[in-house]
Amino acid sequence: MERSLVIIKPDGTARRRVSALVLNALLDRGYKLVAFREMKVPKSLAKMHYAVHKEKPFFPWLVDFISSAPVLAMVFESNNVIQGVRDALGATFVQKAAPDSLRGKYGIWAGINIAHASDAPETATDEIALWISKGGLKESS
Ligand code: 3AN
Repeated sequence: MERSLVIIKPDGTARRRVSALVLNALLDRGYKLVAFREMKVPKSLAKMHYAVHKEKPFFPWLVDFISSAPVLAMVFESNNVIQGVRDALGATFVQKAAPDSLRGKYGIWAGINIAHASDAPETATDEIALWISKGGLKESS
């Protein structure tokens, strides 16, 4: 059984209907929601979450953007949930996302792409541990 950290970012949460459509699409795929928190992301957590990108020119923007308004932080569980969520979202860059994917339909532009989703089992494990320890995310019992 696999787990994925999914974060609906401020461009999703600012449009409540988009958050609802993303959540609905993931639940409709049969994924189990095992943790959920609506929260403002402290810059310290944003920097740790995006640490892999810290040398990239867009790193300061990434940190500022995810910290700019409340997000929905979630953990989904299912077989192959990591790839499944990424398939549902579509390509990272909105302009490259398939028209019937969530980013293709509701993404705004480039990396303003509605949601973060874990990209591999090892990163998912690390991300979930980080958001539990520093983000107050709690597994439902
Ligand atoms: P993904 O979230 O699809 O795994 P990553 O991990 O490569 O994509 O990038 C993390 C986030 O950084 C993306 N979700 C996107 O918002 C942003 N991003 C990635 N590449 C760029 C770029 N060249 N310019 C601006 N933002 C970017």
